[in-house]
Amino acid sequence: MASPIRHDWTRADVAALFALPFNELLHRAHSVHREYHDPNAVQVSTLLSIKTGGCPEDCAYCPQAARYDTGVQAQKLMSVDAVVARAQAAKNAGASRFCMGAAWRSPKDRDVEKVAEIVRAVKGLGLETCATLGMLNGTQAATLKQAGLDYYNHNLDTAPEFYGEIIHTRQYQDRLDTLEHVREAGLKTCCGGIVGMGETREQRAGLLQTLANLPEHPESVPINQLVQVEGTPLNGTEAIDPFDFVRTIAVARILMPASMVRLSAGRQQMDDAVQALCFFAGANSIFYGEKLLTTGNPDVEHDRALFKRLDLHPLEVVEETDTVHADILEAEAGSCGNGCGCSAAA
Ligand code: SAM
Ligand code: DTB
Ligand code: SF4
Repeated sequence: MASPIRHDWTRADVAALFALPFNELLHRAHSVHREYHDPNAVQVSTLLSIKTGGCPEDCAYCPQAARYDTGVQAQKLMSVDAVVARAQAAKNAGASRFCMGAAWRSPKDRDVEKVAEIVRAVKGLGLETCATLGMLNGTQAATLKQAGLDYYNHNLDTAPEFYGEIIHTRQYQDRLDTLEHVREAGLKTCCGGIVGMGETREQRAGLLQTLANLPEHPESVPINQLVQVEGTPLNGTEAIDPFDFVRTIAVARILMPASMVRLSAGRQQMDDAVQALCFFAGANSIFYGEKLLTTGNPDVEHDRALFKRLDLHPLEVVEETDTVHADILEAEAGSCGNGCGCSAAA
């Protein structure tokens, strides 16, 4: 029987998973992964910053906060045509999901109207859409849903008890409220956090416990490794041990078996071997393309080569939701013969 979808994880349950011997943890995580997913398929999405910098919030990790001198040039919301041109280019490169990020604390209603217009146009290209715009109220979430938005990304970022050391301009409860509005509007949820901000292992457990005990597991769970940016308060934080990062992916996979776990920010700073461990531990989604929002991502050629070396292929079709790039690798059609439904060569 497949591992059950649970929403009653205790902190002790989650801490016990983190404390397992590394090989034991990876074995368990990979076993759960295979119950719900093709172990050789990775979802690939494109990310674009549609409104950059100048943000009034004080998120200590973020290069887009106006109060930190990070060299990020503030740019107003892109026009519909400019976003559509980028989305079309992404589609031509094989993308089927397009994620749009805006450096807002919370959009004004007129911003939401403009983004809704953008969403309608991007959707019209036949792309799946995802947006991350900050806090939303119920009406704003409904407007975006009506425009055809598929996913909304809004992260918890860290454990409730560590949150106050990272962000002071909005509360943890504000984030939970936005997630509720997003769910109630019928949007799919993309929600995760950041590790490597100086949190303890216990606090990493707290983040994952909170995510897994939401009323519904987020369809996508981005696990970001802090990208340290000069000028932000977290620049210079002691880096997380790469194996602790892999543990975080593995525990996320065990707690939320059916979700897509995204190996999100931080891949450019990560060794290929560590990425390979993350894929084994249950990560099955990445951002593809040279840039995240304002910071770097591995270049396309590097990712193509990595997929080839690891015999990974882009996820073509998942349930009714998930997406992909076709250009990253011409996947070999065929069956691996293991009955797992994957298309790796036999
Ligand atoms: N402004 C909106 C908000 O904060 O909800 C949306 C954009 S914001 C940049 C999206 C997410 O990016 C943040 O919640 C955070 O998890 C992630 N992020 C931002 N800066 C990061 C960094 N330096 N390293 C890793 N993740 C980061
Ligand atoms: C998420 O969890 N990670 C992405 C996406 N959601 C929007 C953003 C990462 C941003 C990294 C810092 C930057 O490039 O500005
Ligand atoms: Fe603003 Fe979002 Fe960056 Fe926080 S994470 S400073 S809200 S852009």
